[in-house]
Amino acid sequence: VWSAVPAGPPDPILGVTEAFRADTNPLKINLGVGAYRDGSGKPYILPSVAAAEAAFVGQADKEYLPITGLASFTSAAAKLAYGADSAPLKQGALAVTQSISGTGALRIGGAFLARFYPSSKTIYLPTPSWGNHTPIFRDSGLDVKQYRYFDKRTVGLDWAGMLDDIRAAPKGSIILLHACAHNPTGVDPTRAQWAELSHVLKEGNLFPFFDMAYQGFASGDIDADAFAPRHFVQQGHQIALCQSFAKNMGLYGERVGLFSLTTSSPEEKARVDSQLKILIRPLYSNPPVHGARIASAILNDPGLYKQWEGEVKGMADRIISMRTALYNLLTNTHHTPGDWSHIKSQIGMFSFTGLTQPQTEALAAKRSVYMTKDGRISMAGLNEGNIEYFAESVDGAVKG
Ligand code: PLP
Ligand code: TYF
Repeated sequence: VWSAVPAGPPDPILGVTEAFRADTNPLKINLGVGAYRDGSGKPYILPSVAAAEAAFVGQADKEYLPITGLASFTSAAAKLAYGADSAPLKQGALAVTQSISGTGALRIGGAFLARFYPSSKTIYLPTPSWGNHTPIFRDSGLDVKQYRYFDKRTVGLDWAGMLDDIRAAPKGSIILLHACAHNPTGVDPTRAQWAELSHVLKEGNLFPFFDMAYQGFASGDIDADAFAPRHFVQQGHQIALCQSFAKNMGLYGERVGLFSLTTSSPEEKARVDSQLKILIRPLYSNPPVHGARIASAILNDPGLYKQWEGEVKGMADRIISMRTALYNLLTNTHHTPGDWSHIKSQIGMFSFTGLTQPQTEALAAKRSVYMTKDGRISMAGLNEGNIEYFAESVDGAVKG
């Protein structure tokens, strides 16, 4: 029956992990996938998560959640993103549903806009963007186009190109924005640039669709990292917002996320809610309960919340300290040719190193150092035990 099914390509990010697993070199390093590792290279179970989970394990029933998820979780998660004093929240005009992590939020959002957004079926993504964005939005029924974002020459933001392309988008188009800690580049607009983007999107009647997979992970401050979506809402935009608790709570495999849309009134919200349910019901009926209970316990208990904030900051700070250490090793210890200051200025989980594809291939083949072919490294994969070997390897690859 399936003789005509062609073999498809493997996921470019998860493929790196497969190659890493097959390598027997004891010095091997995996900087491919964006998953946090602690100072000894191990996955990190946040103590706040362990405490929240311990309090209900074996006691909570396994009944179905409602279609839009656990209400105590969705209301607290919305508050986390928008801020407690956000107008649409206070007015009861925010349509919200739990989602299968950030990916599921993007998919629900894409499908909702494909079905109901009246002005356009085209979403513009930054170049480059997270590799899964294009298939998610295509499969949702949207057309995918690009705006310029990253400038290879400066290893920074192509601000002029970004503005030109967004200004040139047809009126009403959907613009995907990474709220913070842009994946894969680690390059974010400044607050002044966000403010200008807000004006430019207003002028073009463009629809801001935020992907916020790293709230708290960028700066270590939950509120600071939510600046962009909050600013757009304050400026009167109606927005879509996707949240993930994979990174900031380390709940990767629990699939905890949120999708929300600001609406103009409680009455409009009720209509949007009803259509979100109609969209979700035939997809997966209702979301998983376990991780949502963990996140709900943390977000609703002041003591656990405070503890969690400290743990998020701890993860962000460890990543930032690895940026400084790597910069110092390349610049001061090895005198590696080139300017490496972008390693310190880039934000969040990743650094876009500027290493070329042949250099990344040589690093894997000769040094068992694995990263994606575009030269992206997950900073969280570095620690005091492996950073010197990594810097020495990069130095060797650059000097050839
Ligand atoms: N959006 C971006 C930019 C990401 O980097 C990721 C991956 O971590 C996601 C969304 C969704 O991840 P998840 O589905 O694990 O929450
Ligand atoms: O970019 C990353 O590494 C993270 C993790 O299919 C990830 O977003 C990678 C691939 C994937 C799901 C998550």
